[in-house]
Amino acid sequence: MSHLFAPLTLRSITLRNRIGISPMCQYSSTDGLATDWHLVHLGARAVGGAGLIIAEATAVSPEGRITPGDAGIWGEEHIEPLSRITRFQKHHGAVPGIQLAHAGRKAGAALPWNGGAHLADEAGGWTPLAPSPLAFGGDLGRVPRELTVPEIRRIQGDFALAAKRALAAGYEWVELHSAHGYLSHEFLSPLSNQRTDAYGGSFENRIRFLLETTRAVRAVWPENLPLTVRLSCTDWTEGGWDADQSVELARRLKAEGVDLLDCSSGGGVATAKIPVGPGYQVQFAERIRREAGIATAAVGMITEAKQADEIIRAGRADLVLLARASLRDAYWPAHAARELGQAPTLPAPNQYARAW
Ligand code: 531
Repeated sequence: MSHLFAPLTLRSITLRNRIGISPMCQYSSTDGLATDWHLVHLGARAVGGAGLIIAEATAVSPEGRITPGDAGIWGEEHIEPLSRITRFQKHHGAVPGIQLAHAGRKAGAALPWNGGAHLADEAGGWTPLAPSPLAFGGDLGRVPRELTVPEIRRIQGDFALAAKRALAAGYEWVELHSAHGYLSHEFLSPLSNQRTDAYGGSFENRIRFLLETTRAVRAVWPENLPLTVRLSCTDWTEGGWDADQSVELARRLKAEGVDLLDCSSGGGVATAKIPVGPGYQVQFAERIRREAGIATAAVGMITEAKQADEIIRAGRADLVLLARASLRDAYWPAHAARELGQAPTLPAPNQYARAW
């Protein structure tokens, strides 16, 4: 039976264990470029023993950034600084992944530590783009401009170009961001998508943006490398996107060559009441894995080694993703190996071997 330190193989890629680092925005870029911060942050987590490290939501176009500090991959100039990071991560045994993203109606906001509200144009903001001209609400009150069909195609092409650049930068795992109230999730949910054309209305129409984007990326992303998708499996709101639709979407994505679904939730509705607690989203990874027959990652309030190990042993998910637990402790996987009596523990880098 598999456990937290059993390897996981998807296509030609083998993770040394079932611990992944969830994509986490660092808001530490200028013009989308990766910096020394990213090298140290992502590099430390490779040395700390994670099997997979997914780089933060990386915008496929400048207007797809949540904030002006977001990472981006819309130009050739983004490749080199990312290559430096992936080279280091691979050297230390981690598989480098990247989350490709477009923030939709949530784009153009201040950095979180500056309040996180939508910025006026004069303050460096811009008019966000979305399926429908409906503001998210609260501090993200700017009304987005409704995308035209040619603009939708353009964005789908941007995702494909971004995937090609990710490959050139050395990434071996791509995750398409279709969660947390950003563009692709906005198409999925009837609460944010009120279009009357082929991209809105029925379930078939609401999933069209993501399915076509997946197809465009799969066409340029090598056959031997994993392609994955993060979903918000429920809006936690009556009349919104929900787990039943997520299961059906998972089946369709699998047919398009998606290898794993990263099962998150929420972020699409400002007023949703979310029952946050330890492992509160694992139920979605478990259900999609069972009912759609696709590998899943569990994420959200997974903080303890035994808890993570139990999720894998019980077959509730194939992979666990750490977020805040990994920010608190870059060496979480190495510490978990010791706690779970894993022998031998993770390979230490030569420089640290006598202290491991
Ligand atoms: C936090 C968040 C998690 C789950 C639901 C809603 C919000 N994050 C999500 C991030 C941006 C910052 C806040 C992304 O997904 C890019």
